[in-house]
Amino acid sequence: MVGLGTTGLSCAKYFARTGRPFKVVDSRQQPPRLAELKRLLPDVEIELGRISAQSMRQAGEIVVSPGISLKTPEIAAAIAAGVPVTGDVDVFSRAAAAPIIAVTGSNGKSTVVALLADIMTAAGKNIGLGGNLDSDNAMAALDLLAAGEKEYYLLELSSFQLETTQRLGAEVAVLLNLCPDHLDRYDDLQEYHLAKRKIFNGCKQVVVNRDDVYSLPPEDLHIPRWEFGLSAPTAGGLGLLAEGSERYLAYGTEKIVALRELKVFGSHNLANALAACAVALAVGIELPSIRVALRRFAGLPHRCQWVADIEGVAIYNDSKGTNVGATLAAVAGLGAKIDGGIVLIAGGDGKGADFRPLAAMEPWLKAVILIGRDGAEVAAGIGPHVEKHFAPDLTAALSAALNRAARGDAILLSPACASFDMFDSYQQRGTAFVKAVEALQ
Ligand code: UMA
Ligand code: ADP
Repeated sequence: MVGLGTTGLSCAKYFARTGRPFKVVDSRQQPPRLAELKRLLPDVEIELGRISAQSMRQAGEIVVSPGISLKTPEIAAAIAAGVPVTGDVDVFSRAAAAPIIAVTGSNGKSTVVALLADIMTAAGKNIGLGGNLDSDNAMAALDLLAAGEKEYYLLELSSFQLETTQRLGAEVAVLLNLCPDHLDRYDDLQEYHLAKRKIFNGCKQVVVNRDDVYSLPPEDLHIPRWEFGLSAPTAGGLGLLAEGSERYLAYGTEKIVALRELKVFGSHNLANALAACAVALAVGIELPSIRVALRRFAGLPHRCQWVADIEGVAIYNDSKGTNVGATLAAVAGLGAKIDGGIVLIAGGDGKGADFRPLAAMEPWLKAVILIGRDGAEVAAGIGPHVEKHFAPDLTAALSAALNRAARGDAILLSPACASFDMFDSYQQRGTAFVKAVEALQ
């Protein structure tokens, strides 16, 4: 087993429960869940500080945590020598007794899964919630198997988890959208897409985003298909319906809710809501439960989350905007909502991305404040016509942003980058930003 984070610990507990012998390996001297593993399973063999080629070659099977690339030389060599490789979601899918609902995509996974969880709970379903989703009520996939019987498992899945999953066999699978991300792990978009497409292996129904060709399942997959998109609904599909001055989320000709009843904003969140509705309908959930949850859902923290108004300037935390597509969606969504312009705070660990598509944000932007290791690359992508300023940390970035914003404008932290150059996680970055805002009030 390689990795002793959340996944590694869940695998260790599972293998111990099921009586399978294993050894834990982590390249770090102090992996995050070491103390917990030693407390729960004191006799387990642990190898720290490096991933030894010999341990990899001698393994009967290597269970790789998602944060570790299969291209890690010692692992790649073992794979080439014929050692089978797997991951926690693969192991989970072979053991799960209830149907799996699986959601992947470059952006919107957590939002769709959280909304779906609300919908299914409103419908009285007993669900196990987890996978990549990082929230208080979610668990690593294998931990779900020890959490009692469930009617459905609802999983957010990353490309890293799918990479090692052979045949998920989901009841419903959805690849929400695709934009370049994780290009520090993949050679190109195609390799990233191939990993994501493993979500369709063995699935029984599929939900498709008709606005994104990357969302399509393989052509030879002849199974029930539920479509969603931001245009008018196709027959039997989901979309947006206009009637007079009112617009609705709709299923065919049936209205679900009016857009003004939703608490979340931005076209991307309309797409997310439609995706969640489509999956819910696929598993037979009725519209009344869907409506209750849609009206209540206020979004997740760190995703286009309103923080405060300071002298007429609204401040938003979108720390989870960790790739170019996410930041484009956040800026367009907020830009359409406010009267003024946006002062964007962006930059961080760029994960090898091409930032040039960010030039499309220009009409919405008043200025950009850049932070982090790859701030200059982000700045170059945005192009020469937007005012730019570099800041050493988030507090300085906020004060520079406030200097440039006027009443009616908004300040948006949406970095288009991961946080790891300055913080432990996107949550820590978002929380630091919120604290910096609170310190001004
Ligand atoms: N690491 C090492 N050496 C090792 C093993 C890991 O340096 O030997 C490093 C990795 O490079 C990585 C970090 O440790 O930077 C964490 O890796 P991990 O595989 O141990 O991660 P877990 O703690 O098991 O958390 C993972 C997911 N994280 C990643 O895929 C990076 C969590 O998703 C997920 O909630 C959890 O499993 C349970 O399923 C978080 C995430 O950031 C939210 N996901 C990425 C994203 O959403 O973009 C993919
Ligand atoms: P994920 O779990 O895939 O990272 P989240 O639901 O956590 O997705 O949203 C992360 C960020 O991506 C949000 O903060 C927002 O900026 C952006 N986003 C959310 N949904 C979408 C979407 N459907 N299309 C494009 N960007 C989106």
